[in-house]
Amino acid sequence: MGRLGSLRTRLALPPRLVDWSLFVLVGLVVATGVTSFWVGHPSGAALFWLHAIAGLATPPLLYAKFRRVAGRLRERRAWDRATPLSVALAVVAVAAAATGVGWAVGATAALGFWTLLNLHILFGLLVVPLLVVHLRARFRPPRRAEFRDRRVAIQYAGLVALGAATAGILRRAATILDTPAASRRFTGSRRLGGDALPVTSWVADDPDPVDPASWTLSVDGLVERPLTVGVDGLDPTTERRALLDCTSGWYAERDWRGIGLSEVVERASPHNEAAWVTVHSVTGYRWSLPLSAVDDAVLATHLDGERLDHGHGYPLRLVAPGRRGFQWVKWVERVEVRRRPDPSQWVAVFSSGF
Ligand SMILES: Nc1nc2c(c(=O)[nH]1)N[C@H]1C(S)=C(S)[C@@H](COP(=O)(O)O)O[C@H]1N2
Ligand SMILES: [Mo]
Repeated sequence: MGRLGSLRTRLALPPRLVDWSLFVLVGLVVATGVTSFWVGHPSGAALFWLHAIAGLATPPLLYAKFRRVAGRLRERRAWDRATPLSVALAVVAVAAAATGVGWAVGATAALGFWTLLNLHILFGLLVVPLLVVHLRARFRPPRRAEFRDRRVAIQYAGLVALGAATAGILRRAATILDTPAASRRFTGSRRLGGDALPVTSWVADDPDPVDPASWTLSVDGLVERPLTVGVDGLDPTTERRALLDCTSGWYAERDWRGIGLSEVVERASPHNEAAWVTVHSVTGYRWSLPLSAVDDAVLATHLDGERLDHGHGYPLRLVAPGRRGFQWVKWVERVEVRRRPDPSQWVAVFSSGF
């Protein structure tokens, strides 16, 4: 065995430890990845770093694992019923890692209207059911003795350092080479070129244009004086420059004008126990904000000095600074004051439009 070979043996984690480390890392990347959908404020940047570091620590482990099982895979007779799904898991895991790195360095490949980031999310989520099936067939409890080995702590520290260094290097490389990722925020979203804002659905929401003659905005729920106003009753005097950051990977800072959400809520005199507001779209799409966040939020009628067009939510849409784009409800018709967030929003944002 040459120098390199013996080094490799010394650095190699025991097989079961490789598997369990992968399990923990995958759990961490999926959890941080899913949670990141709700983080739009720079105070949450650490979550994205954690996601990147954990994600970038997986390739050495995947490599060790694939080397170990390669022999078994080449022998057709060694295959059992669970093997094809395990192979699918390997492919999907590699695809998730590759699309994540690709997005981070600024690759622009897209599949139809799916960006690399959308594909990353898809592959990342697909890992979960495949891993569950894989574990059902291949589960082996961790061996205590393997964790007790002192080298293990050093190897883990090395993995984390490697992940962090790679994340830092990828970031620098994108800046130095001035790839499209050079403009990305801590969320991974890239700055949108030009002035136009793309019309974006979270899933499939696509209503007919709202008829201003019959449209009204209602403010109700836990309030003393529910109120209803028509288009002419809106008095757009609040101006706010705000950054819209969509989870499909772009952001744009624009000037919005409208009515402060807090002003609308205050006018209706909320009860003492009021703690949340749910903003409803004519389509049923809805999202809830804590009452503490409404001071920043605007019900906008204008974008960059122009009246909103239908695509961007005419006659009224929510502008929620520091929150991801999917929470900026368009075609608003109702502000409901509540004690708690509306749990049905979780279904509504996925199903409205179908
Ligand atoms: N009613 C409704 N509001 C919505 C959406 C939707 O699908 N339905 N999409 C959201 C998403 S995902 C984003 S990123 C922003 C996009 O706003 P824009 O289309 O004005 O650019 O609107 C949000 N508001
Ligand atoms: Mo979005």
